[in-house]
Amino acid sequence: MERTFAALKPDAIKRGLMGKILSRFEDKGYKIIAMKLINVSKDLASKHYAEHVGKPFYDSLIEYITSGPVLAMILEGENAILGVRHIVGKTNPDDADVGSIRADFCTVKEYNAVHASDCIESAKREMELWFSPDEICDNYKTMSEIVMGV
Ligand code: 3AN
Repeated sequence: MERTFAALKPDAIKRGLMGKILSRFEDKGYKIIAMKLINVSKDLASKHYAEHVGKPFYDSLIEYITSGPVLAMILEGENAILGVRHIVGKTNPDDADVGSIRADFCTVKEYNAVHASDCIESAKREMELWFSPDEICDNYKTMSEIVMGV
């Protein structure tokens, strides 16, 4: 079992895509164990995107992620880090596989609707950055877990 961090970015919220995008994660079978809708501060944004400091798109990236609410979440499931990245699709929607969120809902890489951690280290860092331990609700079983007697 793996945990990963994902966030629906301001363009997804403003376009009313929360339900559609969440249903893709739920339909796949990932368990949502933490979630919050937040206005991202400059401080949180710069920590989250620390690896992009100095890149030409950095300032606009910070401006964009702080431009409206973000729906942050932790998803749990088998190979969740890779699996969620696959559902989300490549950074540039033109390169993303048809059927992925970015291919199906987005047209430009600057507004690509979703963030998802790209490796174990990023997932750990981002989960700790965005959530405190008391915000994690891992004390419930999904219906499939109940039915399977897990
Ligand atoms: P991903 O979100 O696919 O992991 P990253 O981490 O390389 O992509 O980039 C973080 C975000 O920065 C992207 N989601 C995208 O919004 C933006 N970004 C990445 N590369 C570019 C670029 N060349 N031009 C403009 N924005 C970019």
